[in-house]
Amino acid sequence: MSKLSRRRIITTGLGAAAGVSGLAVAARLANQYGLIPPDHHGLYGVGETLTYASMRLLMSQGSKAREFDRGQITPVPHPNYPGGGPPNDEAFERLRDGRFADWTLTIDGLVTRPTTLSLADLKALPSSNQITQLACEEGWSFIAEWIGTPIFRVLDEVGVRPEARYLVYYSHQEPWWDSLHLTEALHPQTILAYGMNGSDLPLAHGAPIRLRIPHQLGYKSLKHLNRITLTDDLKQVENGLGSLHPEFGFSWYAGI
Ligand SMILES: Nc1nc2c(c(=O)[nH]1)N[C@H]1C(S)=C(S)[C@@H](COP(=O)(O)O)O[C@H]1N2
Ligand SMILES: [Mo]
Repeated sequence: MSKLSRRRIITTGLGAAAGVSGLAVAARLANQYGLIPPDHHGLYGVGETLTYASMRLLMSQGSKAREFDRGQITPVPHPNYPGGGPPNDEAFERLRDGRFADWTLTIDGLVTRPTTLSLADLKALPSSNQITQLACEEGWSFIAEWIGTPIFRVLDEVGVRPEARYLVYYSHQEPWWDSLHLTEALHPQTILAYGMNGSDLPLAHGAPIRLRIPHQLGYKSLKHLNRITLTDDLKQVENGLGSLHPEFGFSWYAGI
């Protein structure tokens, strides 16, 4: 049986199980295929699990988030810091004053060659542009053009160990951290953005590097990234919920 049709059967099976034999069966099926998000809450979480499962399967088939024309770019984009403002600690200000020449992005965990990249190293890898929408869970959104390095390019450089399943990412701005299933991290529209609307990424939008993942809500697109680590088990990382957000009532999986 081809991979594609097997996936179709799994998705259809999940939906049918939810409708016909009850949610518990759907949950068991999802679990069997590794489609349960790390912050699920038993039966209450099944709706989310199904959304997550169908998105995972769609993304693995290459579905793309909508891209826009240059004329649709929002003239004045809105920077959002629920915690206040951009980082203002001494270390950050020193890096900023040096135009981020000394900024580093560490990549470790389940990779074959743990690496630390400078901004220049990252820019030397093949880049990709996207004009996409950043949608905040608060209800507003804006469209911008981002340029950056697709994560799959970076992972090609460092080599992914076969047991890796999730990509965890950290901001210089503590306590922000988050994670993605590797399927989503490897999607061509998931990029490490260092430019926005034709300039370097502005400070308030995440300089010098932010994640852009147009398939999920804005809060997954962490700003001021400084570390990426690959793991096989999110339960072993930080709070065990895959992200800071579930502690505040936001789901780990924020697909749109
Ligand atoms: N480090 C860090 N990353 C962050 C945030 C933040 O406050 N700090 N806010 C998040 C939220 S809630 C949203 S909606 C987007 C907003 O991106 P913008 O500032 O470019 O509009 O960034 C996300 N990434
Ligand atoms: Mo947000």
